[in-house]
Amino acid sequence: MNNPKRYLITSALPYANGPKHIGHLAGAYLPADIYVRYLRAQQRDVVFVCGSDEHGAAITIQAIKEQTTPKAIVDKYHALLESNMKDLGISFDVYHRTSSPIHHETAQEFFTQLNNNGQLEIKESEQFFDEEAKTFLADRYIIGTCPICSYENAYGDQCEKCGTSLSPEQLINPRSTLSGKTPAKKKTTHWYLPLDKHEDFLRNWILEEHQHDWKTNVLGQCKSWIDAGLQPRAVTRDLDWGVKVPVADAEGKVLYVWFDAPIGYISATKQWAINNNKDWKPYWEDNETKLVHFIGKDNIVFHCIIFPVMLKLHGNILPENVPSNEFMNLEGDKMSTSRGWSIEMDEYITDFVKKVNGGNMMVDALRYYLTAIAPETKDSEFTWKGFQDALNSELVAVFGNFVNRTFVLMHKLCNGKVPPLHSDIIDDADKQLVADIQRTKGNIENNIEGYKFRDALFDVIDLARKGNKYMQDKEPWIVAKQLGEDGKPTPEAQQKIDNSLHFCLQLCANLSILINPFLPFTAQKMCYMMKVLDKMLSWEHAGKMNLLSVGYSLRAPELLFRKIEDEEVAAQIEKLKMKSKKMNEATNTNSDYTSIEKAEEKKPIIQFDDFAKIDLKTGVILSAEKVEKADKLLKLEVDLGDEKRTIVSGIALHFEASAIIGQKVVVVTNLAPRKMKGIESNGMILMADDADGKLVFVTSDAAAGNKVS
Ligand code: B3M
Ligand code: ZN
Repeated sequence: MNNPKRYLITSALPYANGPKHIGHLAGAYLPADIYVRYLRAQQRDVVFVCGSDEHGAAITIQAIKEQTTPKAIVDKYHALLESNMKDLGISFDVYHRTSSPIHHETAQEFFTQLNNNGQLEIKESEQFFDEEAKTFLADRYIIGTCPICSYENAYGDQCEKCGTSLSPEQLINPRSTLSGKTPAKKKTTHWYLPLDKHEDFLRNWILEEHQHDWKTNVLGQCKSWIDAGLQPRAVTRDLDWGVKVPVADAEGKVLYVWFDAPIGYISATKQWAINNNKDWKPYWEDNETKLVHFIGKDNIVFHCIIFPVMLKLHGNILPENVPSNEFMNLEGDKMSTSRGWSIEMDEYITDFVKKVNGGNMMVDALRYYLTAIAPETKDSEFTWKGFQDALNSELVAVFGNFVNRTFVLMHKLCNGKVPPLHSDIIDDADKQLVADIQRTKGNIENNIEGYKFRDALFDVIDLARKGNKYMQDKEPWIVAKQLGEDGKPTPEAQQKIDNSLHFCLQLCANLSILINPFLPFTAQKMCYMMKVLDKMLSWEHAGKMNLLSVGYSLRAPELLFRKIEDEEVAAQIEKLKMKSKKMNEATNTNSDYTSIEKAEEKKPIIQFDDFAKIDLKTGVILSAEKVEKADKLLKLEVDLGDEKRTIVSGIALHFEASAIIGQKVVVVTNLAPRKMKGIESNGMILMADDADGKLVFVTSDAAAGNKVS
């Protein structure tokens, strides 16, 4: 669509079931943000919507894990995700949530219209049922072996390993995530979207109309789906968390999360319209709207096949493009929050942004690297070393260096003012630089409009590199040594200096406009240095060579980026290893089922005051003997420095009494006395499980009687 009247840009709605990692950021949020910032700089009418996906088994299962309610889960993670996105400069016009009333109404209306128009089918079928938990098992409630890649913990709706979309019946060895048992089958009734009836439409719309403008990875997935033959797809579930099916006698049924979630784009637009006193309808109903969905590759089928069929039936516009990214791996392995092999957005913010030498500079640093390695056509890999190299040798050494040198020299050789341009001495190098700026602008436009954000970013960096080369060739600091009798550079020398710094400064102004969609905080800082308003960042100004007026005085250079030190890289790699080790120990295997079991042993959060009530001290076991008629108990004498205590401990099955004499221990000293087998116990010895499940002493090297805190 050339020159659309307006744009509606969406990013996949993240499940509010936990923190999201930087792979998600690189996949669906950052590219959309770059695109939107570019469109805004062009003064286009654009609305950028997103929000939390708050329904589905992803949420209810997390609630079981955290021993709380689904509502508490979505409230907690919605707030986290909203603030993370904001901190990372993702400039949504609205960040909504699918638990909101306006979303429930919108989704129900959508379903009702399709149902009333006879576009859904109702069918009774046998579905997996957990007799113990008394629930039907759809989607993530059931796991089993993936028939495609043999991954053992594939979900009932999708294998996270190979990305294949599944139905529970396809799983080999299905088992319930609630009880771990093999499920039974039970009859139930559901509404289906008959995708099979829309095969011709999809084939034509995707594989013909969009064969040249959609990405090959997206077309490939769509083609294999369509070629495999489309099946009716259930759009309701037997669950109590979600959007209620708006039909009488549909008690206990909700809309399938993948039916309601994309409608979340519409309800988010409605919310935006309410907030801004606008009309939402043209964005979803007018053919001159360009709708673009930014997603990760595991969401392709939903956005390219299912949702478009829903939109068509409901009378909405269809997406113009669905630029989906592949996955970003991390240090040689797949990124995964549950396995602890990830960098959560929140972690990055804590470790780099909210630190003394951090701030928004480090947001842009991350945006830079994630864009530079964006998995646009194939999976890519984040490494901390790569992050360091990209920052130090590109962002700092090329872009930051050019801007900094220009400002420093301008202050030194031109009195801190934009020097005049002496047109009679403009040479080929100057002309070449101007041509480069203009050509780069065009390249960036083509690349961004073709969703090639990496290439677009490289175009900007390359232009800065040309700036460095230009400056190096002109070497104004050497020219400045041609002194006249007054000890100042000769008039000819000064003219040369003026021209080269004039061009370098105009290039800086251009760079701020061109980098703005990618690194908005950097662009802002450059505006501050140049003492210009944000208005200058308007795209129409790119390519102009009169952005800074002659004689205008500019500020001193600010630090745009900082280098990443080797120690920081090492610390992050160590942290990653520790985190994944801890996660794997906690879950023992990678199975979801065990992770749920283990998580159930977790205790609720306590306040610091609760913890502060406990008195912990180091001690040494002086003597130990078995307690009669109690095979688990040992009676211990413990030295606590200024006193000796008798403590009865349930460790007799794990340790020989004689073997633990002299053992250093940590003792809870203010536990109320308790009688066991007639002996009063005055305290408790702290123990831990080791990796093999063996009991070990929690110990300290400090001498007996020291406080532990
Ligand atoms: N919440 C799945 C995901 O986060 C899903 C996307 C919904 S987009 C409408 O991958
Ligand atoms: Zn698989």
